[in-house]
Amino acid sequence: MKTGLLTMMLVVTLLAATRVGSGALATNPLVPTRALAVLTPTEGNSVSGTVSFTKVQTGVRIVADVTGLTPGAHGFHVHEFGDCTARDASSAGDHFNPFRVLHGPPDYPTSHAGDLGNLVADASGKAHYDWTDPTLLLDGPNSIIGRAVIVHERADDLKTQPSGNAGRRVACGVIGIVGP
Ligand SMILES: [Cu+2]
Repeated sequence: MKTGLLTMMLVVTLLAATRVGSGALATNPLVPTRALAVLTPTEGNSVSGTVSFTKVQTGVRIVADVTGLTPGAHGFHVHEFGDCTARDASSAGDHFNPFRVLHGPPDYPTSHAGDLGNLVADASGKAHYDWTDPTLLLDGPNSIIGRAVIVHERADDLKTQPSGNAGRRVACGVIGIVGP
């Protein structure tokens, strides 16, 4: 009897905790779960597109559709400042790297938080990218909201420091919060 009562109390407590936990995440508008960057071309380029960020169970899913590229691979990163005003997008600063680690591929545990690898464009200059990053954050002090996405003219070799030798910046977009 006593055990039964204790079990019931435990179940009720667990149910209440689960409810508060998920409810708080789903309804708190101060905790963003989606973000978007609209890419616009830098001077002399015609690269444009969208990059969406969605919080999922295993991290942040990033889906990009970009046009106007030369065929092949193009470095793709989150840079530290949400400022695309410079003609060459140099105003976006360096790679977003809150933990001061070395540049590398996105699936390498110690690479820059902003390392997203490469976009790969087909013969018509279109690239589709879909990857879930386990370390990117949409909230807290290391959030990517308010920073910028940059597409580069060349491939990121995923090893040259500090930015993969990817060359000039061909498109830039500021990352903003999207409503639920
Ligand atoms: Cu970059």
